Amino acid sequence: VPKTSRKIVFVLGGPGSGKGTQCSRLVAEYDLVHLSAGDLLRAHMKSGTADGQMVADMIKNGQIVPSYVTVNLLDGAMADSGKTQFLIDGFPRNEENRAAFEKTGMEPEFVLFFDCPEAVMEKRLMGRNEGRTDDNAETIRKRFKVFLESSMPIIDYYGKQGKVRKINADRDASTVFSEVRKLFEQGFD
Ligand code: UP5
Ligand code: MG
Repeated sequence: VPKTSRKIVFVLGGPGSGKGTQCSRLVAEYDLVHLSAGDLLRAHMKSGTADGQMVADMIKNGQIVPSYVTVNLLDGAMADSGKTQFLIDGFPRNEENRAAFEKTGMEPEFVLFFDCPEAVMEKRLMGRNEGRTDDNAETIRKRFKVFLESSMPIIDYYGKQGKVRKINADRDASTVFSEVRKLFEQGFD
């Protein structure tokens, strides 16, 4: 399948806004492949390469990994899946990421944006217990700052193109999902 005929939805929102949770629900109902950029990077950091160490250090500090790493991982995973419809969760996170992705010729159909107050996201992240090196008070503060300064402008960029479908993510996961489903049914083709 040529890259340009892939159907892509970007799933964006702050740390702990529920991107992964909602993507899991979506793949259970629709013919979609869920690719979490963060999960791909966490797997990559265990690869034992020089890149892997850089990724580990950047995640621990809440910094955004350069696109040459992330775009390669995403593109590889898309190709390996043999599928054509993707939820790309947690990418692009800054202007450099967005521009690099655009250069591949791929573009998102739309962006699902999970809007959630910081206090709610913080409580969720502090309550999660999966051993992530970035789920501690200090790194969470850095992640919030990077989200506001670098990632929100990307959501605004797609907003100006009329591509953003915004969801109030400060509700229980099932209520959020019923809205996500409605937004999906507004067309993905
Ligand atoms: N939860 C979820 N929904 C809930 C709800 N409605 N009500 C109550 N609780 C809810 O959820 C987080 C927690 O909240 C879970 O315990 C869940 O049960 C509960 P989750 O669905 O995991 O939220 P999500 O938005 O996916 O949170 P995550 O922590 O994964 O978001 P981040 O954006 O911070 O993490 P990501 O893995 O995308 O990135 C991590 C790091 O990788 C980045 O900081 C960066 O360093 C690096 N990165 C890059 O450099 N480039 C990339 O492209 C991607 C990542
Ligand atoms: Mg996630």
